[in-house]
Amino acid sequence: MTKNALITGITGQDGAYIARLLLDKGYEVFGLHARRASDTLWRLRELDVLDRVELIEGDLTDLSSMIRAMNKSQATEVYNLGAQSFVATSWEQPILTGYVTGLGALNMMEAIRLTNQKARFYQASTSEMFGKIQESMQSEATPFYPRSPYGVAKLYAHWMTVNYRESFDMHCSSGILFNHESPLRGIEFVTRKVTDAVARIKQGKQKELRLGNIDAKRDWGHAADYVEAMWLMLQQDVPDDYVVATGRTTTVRDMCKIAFSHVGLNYEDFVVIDPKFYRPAEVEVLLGNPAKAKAKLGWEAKISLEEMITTMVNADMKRVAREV
Ligand code: NAP
Ligand code: F7E
Repeated sequence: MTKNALITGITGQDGAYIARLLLDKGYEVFGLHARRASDTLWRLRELDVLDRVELIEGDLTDLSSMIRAMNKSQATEVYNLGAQSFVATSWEQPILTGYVTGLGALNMMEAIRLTNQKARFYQASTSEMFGKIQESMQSEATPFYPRSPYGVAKLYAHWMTVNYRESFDMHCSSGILFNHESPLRGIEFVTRKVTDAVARIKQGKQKELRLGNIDAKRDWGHAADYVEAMWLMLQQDVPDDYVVATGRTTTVRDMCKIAFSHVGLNYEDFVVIDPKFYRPAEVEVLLGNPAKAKAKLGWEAKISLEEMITTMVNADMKRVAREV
């Protein structure tokens, strides 16, 4: 029997990758598509899945459209990936971030509860919930200390996921994913900002790259690997929370080195520190412990940071070359 899945945030980086993964596994895939004035479907086109998914118009802040999406899709698995996900913007739009990233998750769970309580739910939680880290390596047992309105909104959604699991016996799981990137990453995030700039500088279309705190450290993996972990969580008999990470942390500075040196450039000749990109409160370092995901899901990251960043640079070199 075909399985039906509903993905919120299908037009985002992870939404596109998990849509492809689920289609490859034979699912019928439905995606919530928030109406926008400009085109947001480029990622689904790049992965060649746009014609194979059914888009349902709706917004995470609108419970009635979520209920309609559940009824229309008849989904038995729901992946809640929709969010205002850019940390820096969450200080400029804290209330919107709370509505979409926090309450949006609750709307999705309420829609499930009102339509088909048996449907399985995945919540896209985040290492940003650890924020000002309370342990040098963060696991499912590490206390949370979010440092941005985004992190706080995600923590609300995380605890509501735990609460719905415990209150209503619903199959709700929370994946605490550390940073993951790909050639489909939004241009505002630091890895893609860097790989795009490397391509432009190499092709003579940009002179410098302005960045904020390049001493920040992140545990970076590849989105294509990480969506596998999401799917695995919903295949378990018992819902649970899992950290998904590589177990290696790297500075933004060293990530820049990898990206620039791939095209024979020295990052120090082009990177300019601009306080404009500093955040009101920074998450200095993140390092995840993926032991539980490995033991219980049999999951581990396959793609290295070097392979991912060089693939991203190669993709941006092609994109920039195509521009007129
Ligand atoms: P992304 O590329 O920013 O995608 C976010 C998605 O949410 C987009 O499809 C966006 O639609 C949609 N969206 C925004 N506001 C919405 C609304 N009001 N109603 C419905 N949909 C809305 O994010 P991502 O990197 O794929 O991440 C996926 C999820 O994982 C997010 O929840 C993110 O917070 C979380 N997460 C990401 C990472 C990471 O490193 N990538 C790590 C941990 C957790 P439009 O395209 O129309 O704007
Ligand atoms: O920043 C520093 C910045 O914006 C990474 C989201 O997917 O992962 C992401 O959040 C680091 C930070 O990602 C610039 O200060 C320096 O320390 O790429 P980012 P993020 O904030 O870690 C988590 C897990 C999520 O859940 C989020 O949704 O890089 N940094 N200079 C900069 N960052 C940006 N964006 N731009 C700069 O110029």
